[in-house]
Amino acid sequence: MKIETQTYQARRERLMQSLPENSVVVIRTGELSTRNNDCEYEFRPHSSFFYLTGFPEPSAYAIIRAGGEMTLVTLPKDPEKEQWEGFRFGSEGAMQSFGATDALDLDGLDDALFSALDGTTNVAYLFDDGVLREKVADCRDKLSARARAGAVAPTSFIDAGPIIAEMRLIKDKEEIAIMEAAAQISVEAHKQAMKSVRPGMMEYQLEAELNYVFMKSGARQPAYNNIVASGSNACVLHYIKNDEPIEDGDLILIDAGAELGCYAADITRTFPANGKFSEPQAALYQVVLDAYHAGMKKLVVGAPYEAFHNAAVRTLTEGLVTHGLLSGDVDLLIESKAYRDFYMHNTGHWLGLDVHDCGAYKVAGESRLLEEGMVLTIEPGLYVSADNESVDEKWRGIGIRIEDDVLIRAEGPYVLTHGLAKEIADIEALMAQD
Ligand SMILES: [Mn+2]
Repeated sequence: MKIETQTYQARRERLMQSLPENSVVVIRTGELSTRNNDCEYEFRPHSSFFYLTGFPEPSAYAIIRAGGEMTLVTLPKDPEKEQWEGFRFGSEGAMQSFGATDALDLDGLDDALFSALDGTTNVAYLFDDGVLREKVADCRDKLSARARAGAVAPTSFIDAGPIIAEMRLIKDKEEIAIMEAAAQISVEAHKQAMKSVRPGMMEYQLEAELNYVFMKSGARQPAYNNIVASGSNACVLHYIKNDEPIEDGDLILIDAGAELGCYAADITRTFPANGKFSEPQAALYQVVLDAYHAGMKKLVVGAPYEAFHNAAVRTLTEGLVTHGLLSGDVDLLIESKAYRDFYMHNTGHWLGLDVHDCGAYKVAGESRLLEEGMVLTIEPGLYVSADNESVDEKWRGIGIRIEDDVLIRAEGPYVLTHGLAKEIADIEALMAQD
């Protein structure tokens, strides 16, 4: 499953159309980074660079001009290095396989920038990329110093970040197909974890089941660090140590998603280590599940982004009152944010090339309205700290989150992560299978 070269070309064209006349975009991907001594982390391209080029190698730059024409600047072909480190596309491959109008080796970057920016009025780049900022500023200085020789320096600089973010926010058909594939690999991984857990296992042994399914399915990496949290570890929102024993009677919270073709899935499920929810576990779990369903109803075209969070918060607060963890008037408890002792995060985020994907949540100070093609997560939760003495003992140390990935469509929300149990009876039935 691969996005076509023409799709990248069309994205570049659209990007250029949203910029003023006589503009150039400069963007770069990441560098290899050292893990220790001569070992490197596996490379993963910069998301926006990849979105516009599809080019997978490190240390590359793209200079994009009107009509989406692109110069790709890449690591050079180097038979000796490639013998050790693997294939490189080089400049010829960049033109053949990625639709670059021209391509050159990295040592030609400064000259290529100089000629691309000479006489160009507007230069767009990512303002939060310090390396790029310096390159562009150096180039402008050089052009300005050569003015008497006829060079013309750019006069306006534009942050390409928000423009590309708006494009990435609305997913096209090819992206949605990859995201659903990533989602379904992740569904299988979660099923595998639910079926294989036994009290006495270590959290990392359960994590291994996830990674096994990811990798076996062609998703070589998770989209973010796997969270496998048993018992009160679930109350640490980004718990990634995953090195404690799983006890009988624990709930286990797994927040894990595969990355496929650089697209992320993001799923959380919470289930009992011994296959059966205790009464207090089931009571709070049902509250979170009700909040999930209440939020889902607001994931419709035209609804303000904040609506599903607000719906989830209301249901969670009502549940906390019903079970005596909070007391008082629900409206006042919401207004005073009393629920934040038990629910301290938002109910979702955009999802795409990045797990916390780009795109503004507010437009002109107002919550933005949902549109077809947006993908987001819905992830209500409740976390009762183990040392919270303001609640009955039976609730302490319970941490629950339920998370799915949702595509906004005219005909209603479409759950990309469909097919994974979340009702209590369904989870218990799945876990009872061998
Ligand atoms: Mn998430």
